[in-house]
Amino acid sequence: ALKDHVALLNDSLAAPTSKTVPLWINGDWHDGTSAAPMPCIDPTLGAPLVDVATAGTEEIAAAVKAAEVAQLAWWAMDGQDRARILRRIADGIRQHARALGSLDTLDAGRPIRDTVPRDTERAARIFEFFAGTTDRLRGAAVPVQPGRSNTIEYEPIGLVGAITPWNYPLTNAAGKIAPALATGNAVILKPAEESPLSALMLAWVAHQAGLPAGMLNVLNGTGASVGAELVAHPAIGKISFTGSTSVGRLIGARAGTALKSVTLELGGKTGFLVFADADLETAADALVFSAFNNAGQTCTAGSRLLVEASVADRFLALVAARIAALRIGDPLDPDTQIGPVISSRHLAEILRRLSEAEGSGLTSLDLPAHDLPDQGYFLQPTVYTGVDPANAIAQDEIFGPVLSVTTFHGDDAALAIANGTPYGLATTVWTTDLNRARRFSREAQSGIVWINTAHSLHPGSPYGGYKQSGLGVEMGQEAIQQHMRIKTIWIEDGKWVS
Ligand code: TXE
Repeated sequence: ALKDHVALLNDSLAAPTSKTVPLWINGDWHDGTSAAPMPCIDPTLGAPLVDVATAGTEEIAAAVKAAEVAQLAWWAMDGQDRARILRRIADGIRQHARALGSLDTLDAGRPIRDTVPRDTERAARIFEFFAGTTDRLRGAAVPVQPGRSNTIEYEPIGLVGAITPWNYPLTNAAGKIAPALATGNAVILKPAEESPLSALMLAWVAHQAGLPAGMLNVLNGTGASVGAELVAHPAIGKISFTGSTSVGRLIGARAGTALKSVTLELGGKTGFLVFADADLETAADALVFSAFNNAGQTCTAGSRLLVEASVADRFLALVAARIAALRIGDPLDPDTQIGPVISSRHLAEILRRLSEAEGSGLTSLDLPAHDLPDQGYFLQPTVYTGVDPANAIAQDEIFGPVLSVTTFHGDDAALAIANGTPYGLATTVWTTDLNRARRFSREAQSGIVWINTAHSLHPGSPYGGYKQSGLGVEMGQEAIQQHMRIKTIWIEDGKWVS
């Protein structure tokens, strides 16, 4: 099966002659001769999958030049023509869903039941949502002094540098490309080193759909080289980044120095609050999905369970039964719910966190061991109970199949614990008390609040974090403004008066 999928990749890349997967620049494959290729590792086998060309200074310059030329023509087009192309890209994603999704399963280890069609459909709908905005962009007129007119026009920033992580490669790329294109910008995308493949195919799909050459370029390489060069490049007016808080802070600082705008989508430590009056069965289903789906590698993962003391034992029994029933294994198997974590480095880091937690005296819930594959970066789910909210396991983003459990008495205590981390991406609350739901949605210090649901997403709904979880939002109408510049135009009707 693995061979079939690699063949699929080669087909989709129009069978490059060399074994190295090329770059995508100016509407074509490019070998990337000015920097050495890097290996792409299959986390399921812990073995090399393919070599990927990386961009050096020459390829970055070529992509910037192509993007600058293409962007002018793109913005000069009728918005309805841009919309039509974005809709065709959505159609192309659906047409190539199996190949696109399989690539994320191969290099990121994300289970195929999650990539096709869940991710591919979401990516298509992101393009459709933003297609619906591109012929509706509008300016405004300001009533200034008589005899003068003042209008506000929105213009594209020009070139957007998109830097994505490995946890949701396709949907993260779509979420950065679609709003940038819809607002008339060209994109240079640098995917994560671990998961470079689906973005290349997406660029090819977009080109087949009629996106002009140069409008979307995919440059693989490391964050420290290609990523940092995009952030520093004077021709790139905006950086849209998803990744760790530490790198986000660095990018924010550098972009600040260069005075370019940024959207930063960073880490999180979602509190998952369960009150005694909640539907415990449904809450347990949602928690196990929220904490363990994608092996816990989700910025909004419900990795901190805060449960009302009176129902804690009952709720944990429901959770334990669901964890025991999880199917962990080969992500290409359609029955698999949880695949490997992304890399040997990340696996080692999670294991270090687990031994630190045990060293700090934490006890873990007794769960039956899953039968894990011998190779690859697989982990047993771990649940720590009786966790002090100040413990590192309840404060830091672990990004693995690890859940911390803290019990609480009363709403005030629950709210204080929920808000008591440096992060502020999402808060999840399970209760049937309307007043409590209202209070928690008001007082949660997070960009997203989910009441009696978890991980609800829609391309029309803005997505972004408070505090150390980021800056700005992606998705929704709000993402439009973040990709445009404001120009005010004054016209004097008669004689100029100072
Ligand atoms: O992230 P990095 P990593 C968190 C999660 C995870 C941790 C580390 O806790 O365990 O971050 O993951 C590029 N200039 N999240 O190391 O390094 C890099 O090449 C420009 C949460 O993978 O932030 C990649 O494309 N770019 C997060 C991207 O940044 C740079 C998802 C992310 O890599 C760069 C991923 C630099 N100096 C990790 N250094 C979420 N919000 O969901 C790196 N990059």
